Amino acid sequence: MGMPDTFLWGGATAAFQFEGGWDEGGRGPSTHDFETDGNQEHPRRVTYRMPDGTVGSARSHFFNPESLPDGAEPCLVEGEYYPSHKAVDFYHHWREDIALMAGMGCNVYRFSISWSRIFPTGDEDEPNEEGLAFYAQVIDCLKEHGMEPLITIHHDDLPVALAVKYDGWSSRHTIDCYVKYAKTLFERFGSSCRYWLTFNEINAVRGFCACGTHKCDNQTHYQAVHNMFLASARAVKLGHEMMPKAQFGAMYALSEIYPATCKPEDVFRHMQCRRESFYFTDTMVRGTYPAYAEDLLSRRGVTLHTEPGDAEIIAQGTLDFIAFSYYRSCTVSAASKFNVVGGDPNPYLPTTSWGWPIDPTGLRYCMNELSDRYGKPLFIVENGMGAADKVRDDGTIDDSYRIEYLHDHLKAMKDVIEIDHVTCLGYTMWGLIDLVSLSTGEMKKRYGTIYVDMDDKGNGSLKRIPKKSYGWYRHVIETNGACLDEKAHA
Ligand code: BGP
Repeated sequence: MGMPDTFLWGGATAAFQFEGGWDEGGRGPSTHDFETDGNQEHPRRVTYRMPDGTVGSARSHFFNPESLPDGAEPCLVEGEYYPSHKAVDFYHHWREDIALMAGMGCNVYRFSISWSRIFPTGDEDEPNEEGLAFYAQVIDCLKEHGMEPLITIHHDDLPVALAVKYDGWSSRHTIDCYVKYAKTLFERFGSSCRYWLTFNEINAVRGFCACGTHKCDNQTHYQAVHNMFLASARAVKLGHEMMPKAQFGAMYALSEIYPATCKPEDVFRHMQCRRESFYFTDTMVRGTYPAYAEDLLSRRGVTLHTEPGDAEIIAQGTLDFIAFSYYRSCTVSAASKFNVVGGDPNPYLPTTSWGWPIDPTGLRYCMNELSDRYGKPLFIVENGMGAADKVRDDGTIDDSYRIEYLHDHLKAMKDVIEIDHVTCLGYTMWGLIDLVSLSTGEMKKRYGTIYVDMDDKGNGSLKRIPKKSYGWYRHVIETNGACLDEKAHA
């Protein structure tokens, strides 16, 4: 058994990190538009104004966000830089960017739709036609290049009005707004788009983007997650009715965690931590909360409030495939403080310059684990290496380290498909074209095979320059992965 002929190869982006045009074409502001830049030392912050006019900011880092104080309203503060406003300006470069992706031979492009471009406050009855027209031309262009759109309906960026007025996903009203938004996308794009993701990294969305201005404690968080489960399930059910050929996934952040030692307490804690992630996949793939949910929630002091009919909704909107991001792995001991993609370092693994452990074997482990557990097709929708690439004097960019990272991960994926006989629909590398980092807000942390001339404060020509990895990835696609059996640089 080789790689399937139908395998989808491509790249992935998110609107608030890639698109820009934040106040153009009738778009409303989204939660990320109030998030400053940052770096490894200085975390990104959401800026706000208090009723007495004073301004402040709260840490927005998604592993460990701070709540906004009572009465705070997100606002823009002079002198701050907000990377999502321009991002790398796909809004004005989409034709060129799609042509570059097609030049690599990509046959899929995963992108997210900016909710507030379609419903500027989330609450309108009618969508913003200009916003729909923007994505319609993007989708047409993809089709002209023989590329399949893979649409993320919601990649973290809520219309800010929903965050402020209803505390985001804390409120069931946001579910109705989401379903109306999803229905609009299905009506307009359903005939040309087959693959859909209801949420991005649903197990990692926290803080302002999940709970709006509400205090983001465990109770609010898990209640918000329940509302996201309902929203996803309603969208999947509706999507299947409206588009019988469509396939739905939701996307999970997977950071394979190993027990730090074989000490029984460490191994037991590891099992409990794995359930933090499986809580999401178990519920959304099997259509019912797992038996361990009660223990998991009670250890966090959470009492889940549900309404009659919720269980049926979750049961009726299960997923067709499992999409996930995989960048790194971590370890867990009985003493660890664990957070979704955190955990402790692994002494056996090298790390990237941003301290993310590099572990291709962990990818093979995760994929087998997911396939064994659910028996559903998988889709790797994010993977890649953030690095500070440099343009050399002759204008070229040698990112051999990225080629090595990608080679080793893609080889692991190929082994999973060919040796372990796991079904995998495709692979969309994160970025493909450099974009703004989610966690740090930097441009310096680059993922693409195509360089974008822009610095951390948005200065630069925005010129796109293919890196060494561009030609390498093209060769991988051209040979449908066969060249991965050779060494990375051969
Ligand atoms: C995932 C997100 C992406 C992306 C990626 C890389 O968590 O879905 O939006 O940014 O991680 O992370 P970062 O940009 O922080 O390096």
